[in-house]
Amino acid sequence: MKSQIHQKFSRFLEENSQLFNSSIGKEITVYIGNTGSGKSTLINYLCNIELTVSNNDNIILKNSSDYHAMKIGCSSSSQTSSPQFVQYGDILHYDFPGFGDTRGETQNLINGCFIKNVIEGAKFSRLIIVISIDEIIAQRGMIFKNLIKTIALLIPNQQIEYFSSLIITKTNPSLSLEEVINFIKKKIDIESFGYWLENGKISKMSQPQRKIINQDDKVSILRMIRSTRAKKINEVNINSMFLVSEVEDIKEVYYEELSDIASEIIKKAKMKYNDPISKKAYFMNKIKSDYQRNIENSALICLLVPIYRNIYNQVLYNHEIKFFLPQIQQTILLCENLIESEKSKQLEKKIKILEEEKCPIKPGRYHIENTYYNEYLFVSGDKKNGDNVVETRSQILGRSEFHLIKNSEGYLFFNPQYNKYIFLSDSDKIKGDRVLEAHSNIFSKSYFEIHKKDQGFVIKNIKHSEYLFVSGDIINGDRVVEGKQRIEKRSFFRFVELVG
Ligand SMILES: Nc1nc2c(ncn2[C@@H]2O[C@H](COP(=O)(O)OP(=O)(O)OP(=O)(O)O)[C@@H](O)[C@H]2O)c(=O)[nH]1
Ligand SMILES: [Mg+2]
Repeated sequence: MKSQIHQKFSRFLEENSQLFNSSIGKEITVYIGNTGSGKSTLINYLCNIELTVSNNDNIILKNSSDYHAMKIGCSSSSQTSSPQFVQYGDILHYDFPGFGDTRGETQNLINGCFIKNVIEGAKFSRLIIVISIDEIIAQRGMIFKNLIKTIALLIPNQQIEYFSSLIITKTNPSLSLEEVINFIKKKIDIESFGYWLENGKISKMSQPQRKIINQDDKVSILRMIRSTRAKKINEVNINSMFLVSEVEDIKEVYYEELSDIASEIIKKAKMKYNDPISKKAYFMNKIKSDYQRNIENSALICLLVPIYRNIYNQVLYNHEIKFFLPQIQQTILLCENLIESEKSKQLEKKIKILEEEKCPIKPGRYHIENTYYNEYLFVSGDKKNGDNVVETRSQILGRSEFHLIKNSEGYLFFNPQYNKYIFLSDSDKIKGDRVLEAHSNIFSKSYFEIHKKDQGFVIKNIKHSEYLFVSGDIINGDRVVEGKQRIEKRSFFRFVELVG
């Protein structure tokens, strides 16, 4: 669960996204004054928003849902709860919430952040100080003096008179500007108006008369605004605008925002890079710079950092150590494990293939069928130089069973009927090809390799490097199995395993 300040900030930023950095590089006109002094009404009036007069002689919006209009209030709490702005003609008006509002610490902090962002971002700013005639004459001019003090705290180290002017609202409609000033002079010591008075930087907006809003004031107000110098303001000090929040709260806001940024970027990267190799590369080389860039783009951080820079540096460091780096490490480790396990899986596969190549038929009992003639090998009673000859026949006989035995030298084929091992003879040949025979001893010529080919299995005698094939040579009606250096279509066999 996010802290309240963070939630409020996020919601505000969502709803006012156009406000952040809106003044960058621009010349702006900023309206400042106490709550209810008439800033929003004045801006609407200057921007020709349709206004009308209510029963109790207040100026109100004709169309209250006009989204171009600044909200106008009629109670003591500020109607303008956050800064708003509108471009009309050549003037970019910024309506700031009135001083003296009691909307709560967080909202004041948010407003302060935006005021700082807007004014410090602008190329040039001019201030329009708005004060009602009632405020001026009340408390022997103290309200005005305090207002100027507050503005001086907000914009320190500047002679604010030089880039500001004064608009007195709610004046008596039958009085001219000169008469209004004379009226004030009679009531209070006018010394604090000095510069504005001497330089013609005061104008008035008179109250409606018989439900009609005077349109003549507009021309002179606009003329005065345009002739007010605008100045680059490098520093806005908003600390006087709100009670300094608990440091812990601000720390939390930073930490939450940084965590949000980090989590989002980590989540996105995890989804984008599916294979562990590119994911690992991203987490090792790029995620930090992307994180940094996203932080720089965070409005909340940009707004708060100029006010709470020390806290920020602390939290950034903390966040990196406690949250961000461990997450990166964890992901890299995970990727490494995945890469390793993928590697060992592939190695296992390779080993299996190699083993299969070496031993494509597992040891056991088999009938061996020649797939060209569809005939089965058997140890015949026919002999050549004393050894039984291996022949083929289409029926399976008692003598057709072979035990396949495997050892480090190769395969042995044992015929249990005769208790003999087959071997490819050295010297016994029929028409030039060696004859396959059987003997009770195991010789070097008794070892074979079996290879799997697309068409079936071939059996190769290791000693002579010859492949068995079923020949056309016939002894007593059966084909003789012989050896040949090359593989031909009669060299393919099928192994039929005997179970039970
Ligand atoms: N500008 C102006 N407002 C007047 C005048 N006479 C009466 N008002 C009323 O004064 C009230 C001023 O309200 P806003 O314009 O909302 O005041 P604001 O300075 O924007 O106040 P915050 O937004 O709270 O800072 C409105 O109800 C106006 O109708 C006048 O001559 N000029
Ligand atoms: Mg307002």
